[in-house]
Amino acid sequence: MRIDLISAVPDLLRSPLEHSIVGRARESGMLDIRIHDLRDWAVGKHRKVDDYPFGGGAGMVLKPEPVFQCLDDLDAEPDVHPADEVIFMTPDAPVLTQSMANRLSLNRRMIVLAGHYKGLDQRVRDSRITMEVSIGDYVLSGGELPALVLVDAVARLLPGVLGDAESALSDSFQDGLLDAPTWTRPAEYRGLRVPDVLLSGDHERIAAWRDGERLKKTRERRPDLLDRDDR
Ligand code: 6GU
Repeated sequence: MRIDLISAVPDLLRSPLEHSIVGRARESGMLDIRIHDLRDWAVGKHRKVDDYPFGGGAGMVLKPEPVFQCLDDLDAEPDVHPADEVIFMTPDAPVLTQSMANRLSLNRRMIVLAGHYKGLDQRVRDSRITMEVSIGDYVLSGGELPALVLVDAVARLLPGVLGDAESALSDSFQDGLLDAPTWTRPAEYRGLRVPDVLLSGDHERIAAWRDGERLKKTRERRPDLLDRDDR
């Protein structure tokens, strides 16, 4: 998969994408991430990418010209698959879910735009953005951290990125329930014991016990997940 990330603060994006699972996916060639500095497409002698909102109000708005021009230039790159989605990260959008990440992981190429200002000129949103994504009901100072969240959620689903041991299929949310609790050695520490069933070697009993724990935890912590139909 190829992902083009566009931001006016591209340094915020670099380091988190160089390590761990995403870093390894890039090194192995399964994931091709390109980071673009929106300022390279800034306009006028002051190299502006943002401006005051028409009609007044707080905060700045990303100007249309740099974003249109940047997207045009990305479109004009020869011999690359056209973007399947052009995604704008913004809090006034549907919230990212595991099923959304699953669907996005099937794409060949995505462009992700992170705004670091109050907003983005609506003309860009209307004519060039194909999908808008929030990562939750709270406000962050920019779309860069959300873009990293989206990339991580998608990258770990790409074939060959996770080993069997870390398999994405056993995650919380992959089937709509939270994960069961986990323990590792030693079996007793400071008088605290691991549940006997996990030491029993009876894999059927362990699986049934874990299912029960998952249901119990989901009921306690996220009852909203139990009556959702968007899995
Ligand atoms: Cl995508 N952007 C910003 N600025 N804040 C957020 C968000 C996105 N998702 C949740 N909060």
